[in-house]
Amino acid sequence: MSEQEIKVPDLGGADEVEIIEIIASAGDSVEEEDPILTVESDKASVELPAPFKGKITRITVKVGDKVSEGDVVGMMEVSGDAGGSEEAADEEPEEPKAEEKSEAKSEESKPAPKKKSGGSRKETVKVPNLDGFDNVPVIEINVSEGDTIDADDPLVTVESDKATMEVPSPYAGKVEKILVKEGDKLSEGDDLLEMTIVEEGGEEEEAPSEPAKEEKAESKPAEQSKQEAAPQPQGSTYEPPSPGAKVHAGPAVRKLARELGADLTRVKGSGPKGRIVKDDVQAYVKGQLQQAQQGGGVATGSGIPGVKLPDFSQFGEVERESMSRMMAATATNMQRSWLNVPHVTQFDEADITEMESFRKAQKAAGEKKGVKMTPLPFLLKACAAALAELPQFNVSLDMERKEVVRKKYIHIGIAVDTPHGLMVPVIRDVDQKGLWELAAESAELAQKARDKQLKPAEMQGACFTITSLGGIGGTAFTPIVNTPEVAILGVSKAAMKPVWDGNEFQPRLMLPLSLSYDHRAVNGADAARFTNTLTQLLGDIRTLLL
Ligand code: CAO
Repeated sequence: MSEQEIKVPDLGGADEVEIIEIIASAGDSVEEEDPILTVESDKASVELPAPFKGKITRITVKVGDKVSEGDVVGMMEVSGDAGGSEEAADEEPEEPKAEEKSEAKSEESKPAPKKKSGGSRKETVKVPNLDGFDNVPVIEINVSEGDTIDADDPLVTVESDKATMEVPSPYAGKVEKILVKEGDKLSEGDDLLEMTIVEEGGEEEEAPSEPAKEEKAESKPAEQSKQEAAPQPQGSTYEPPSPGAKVHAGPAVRKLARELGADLTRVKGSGPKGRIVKDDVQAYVKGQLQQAQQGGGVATGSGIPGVKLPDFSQFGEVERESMSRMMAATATNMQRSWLNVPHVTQFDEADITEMESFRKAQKAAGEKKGVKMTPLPFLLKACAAALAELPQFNVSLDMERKEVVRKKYIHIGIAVDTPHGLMVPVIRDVDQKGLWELAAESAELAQKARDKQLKPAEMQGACFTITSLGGIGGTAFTPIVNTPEVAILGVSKAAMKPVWDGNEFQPRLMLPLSLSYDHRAVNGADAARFTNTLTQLLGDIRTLLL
């Protein structure tokens, strides 16, 4: 066992590079070549690998430090002979020397620039030397067919296991055809894309390329030629992360994000120049998981940007007050239902002329009983009958188990408007109760709701909900299904309308109905059948007895 220095290896010609991320810490056991830290030059971000297998004992640098080849960045314990000699230490890493790389680029891989005065020509851009790597996957295509680009504009981003590099365009011109796609593995000399290159003062025409090639190659200073084809820095320009934006992250972070399924364009970088580090990816994934759990596994807020509030005081005087618990709970439930349920609303009208004369005729009887007969008990009774006739409305969906839960009972919730918010007490076994019983029970539950006296059990177990705005007004509305129920009936204010009876218009009292339903559970034809059933039952309440 011996303690060895961890030194900065050859940096491909870069003099001084900045440490932008420390990946390993003291105490970590590492394999040879495991990344220890990430540095960024003005050309590329590169991970510095562990020179030996062993245990890190100390990291002696911090993020932001500038280091050069040979600088010590930490110490590690190395077992056995590995790294025990200076030679062994000096052998690592086996990065090609900067000079070697540059030569390779200029002589072998870089398509020699072509020049001719005037005209245009087609050119196939090839993959340049990739710092000695081959079979490097494309992780991003930075141009689209039809784009007009300048020389040095990034064409694609590739990622080796050591570095992320952008391949720059050797020419200015128009991208005609992209010959690679994300995930393709590229090596030096592979075809990348086809371009039309327009020479200054030139016209769109094909031109012989070979002589022109030589001419331009000769006319360019050697150093400039090298630079044109050299992979350029990833993230030398930083853009704030947003979907579709470029990502500023090193290979290890990209690998981690891929493993965790995190979209890096959505991750906010906390490193220098907004660079995304491992902690950012972990925090992002953790946040997403927490959000999903808080939503009870439903889609609440998932992927949906929140609403940013302006400073309202700039428009006038404002004051803030906390939401009541009930208001906050209602808001959550409404959003949950709205986001989870594909809603459709079916509208219809019931002729309640006869029903209303019958109801009014019960006034004296009601006074005796101390119960007021409103339209609501009739609606409850009609809905119970419709639910019995069309049981596909009396279900809940268990999407996790891909099951439909069919209910053999008919409990109906009634939405009650109270000073402290909307409450939905539930009337049990509506199908087994008479109109007076329903009138008394709904009045009692509505009063309890207004007095905040409802017990939790009195608000649970509904199969369906009625929300009546008939006493207030309106002609129609689109209620939100009270999930996990699959339908809700909205009732608006009845109005006298001229209705054609086949011979003449008759004044009839028409009651507007708005049936919202979960289109996963119920289809449109069934919804029309449901409102048909309701209009028939309410149009002739004797049928409620059948
Ligand atoms: N068309 C015309 N008149 C109607 C009517 C309708 N659809 N529904 C009720 N009315 C009449 C009643 O007959 C009564 O008139 P009279 O006093 O002349 O008889 C008057 O309107 C008031 O009725 P009500 O509201 O006291 O009784 P109800 O049984 O119809 O309703 C309840 C009870 C609890 C549903 C109701 O009080 C209520 O709170 N409604 C609001 C529900 C709500 O806010 N829904 C929205 C949910 S989504 O935000």
